[in-house]
Parts: sequence; structure tokens; C-alpha cells
Amino acid sequence: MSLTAKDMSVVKGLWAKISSRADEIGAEAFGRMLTVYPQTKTYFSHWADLSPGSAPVKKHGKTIMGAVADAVSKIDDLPAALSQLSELHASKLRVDPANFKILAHNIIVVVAMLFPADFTPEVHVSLDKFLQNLAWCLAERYR
Ligand code: HNI
Repeated sequence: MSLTAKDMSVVKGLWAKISSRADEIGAEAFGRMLTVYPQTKTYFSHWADLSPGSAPVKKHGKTIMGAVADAVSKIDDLPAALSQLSELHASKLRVDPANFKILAHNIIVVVAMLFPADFTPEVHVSLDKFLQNLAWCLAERYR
């Protein structure tokens, strides 16, 4: 399911509208993932506080969205943009790649919640495709 030129421009257009709140989106989506899919907490058991809105959750939400922002800016070559992060998640962090789709889904929910007027069916499709591609590229180094 590769991204069309239209998907890329829709995602970039959306990003221009929502990027000023990227930290908030990341914190909210990451906090929701940990709450709704508690098995994801196992990767962060070394943190002091995993509750929604806690300082480490906010900080990591921001980190994740920094990588998403970078992927948006390199949307025409996502495998190259994400290869180092994929390597890190595969060999060092050993995160089950099924979790990438779970986080992607939570990001979609939060974007829809915070930007209802911008979240048209067209935006939904392109954002979903983009995040699924991002998840797929993050899983690339597991093979
Ligand atoms: Ni992920 C660290 C990006 C999904 C578990 N992750 C990072 C870092 C970035 C990042 C950036 C910091 C790297 C560094 O230190 O150089 N992660 C992303 C992105 C996604 C994602 C863009 C998907 C959209 N990561 C996930 C998921 C899990 C996950 C779904 C587990 C459920 N990531 C981790 C862990 C770390 C991490 C664990 C290290 C955290 C720490 O202790 O600092």
C-alpha cells in the first residue's frame, strides 16, 4: 500500500496544521497506548511513572513525534528515513513490531480528537496509509 503523490501532499498539509501541537499529540497517544494496551508497558518498566500525563510519558511522546516529523519531511523515502530507528527497535530495544501499529492507531485517534474539522475522510485515509507505512518501515530491520 504505497503512498500516492496525493497522500503525501495531504499528510504534509495536515502536518502544517497540527505540528505546533505535536508534543501534546505524542504525549496523549503514547499515554493512551500504555493505558489501553498494558502489555506495551513492559518495554518501559525501568521508568518511574507510566501514568498518562506523567513527565516521562510527555517526554517520550515528544521524542516519538520528533521522529514522526522527520518522517513527514522525508515522506518520499520512508525506508531510508527510518532505517536507523528500525535497527534500534529491532536489535537493541527488541520491541515486537505489532506494537508500531498500535501506537499508529492511537496517534490517529488523538489527531481526530484534537482536530475534528481537519479530520476528513480523505485525511483519515492518507494519514492511516502514512502511519502504516511508517510502522512497516520501522519493522524493516527485523527480517
Ligand atoms: Ni520507540 C525509543 C520512535 C514506537 C519502544 N522510539 C524511541 C526513540 C524514538 C522512537 C525516536 C528514541 C531513540 C533514541 O534514543 O535514539 N517509537 C518511535 C516511533 C514509533 C515508536 C516513531 C512509532 C510510531 N517504540 C514504539 C513502540 C514501542 C517503542 C510501539 C513499544 C511498545 N522506543 C521504545 C523504547 C524506547 C524507544 C522502549 C527506549 C526508551 C528509553 O528508555 O529511553
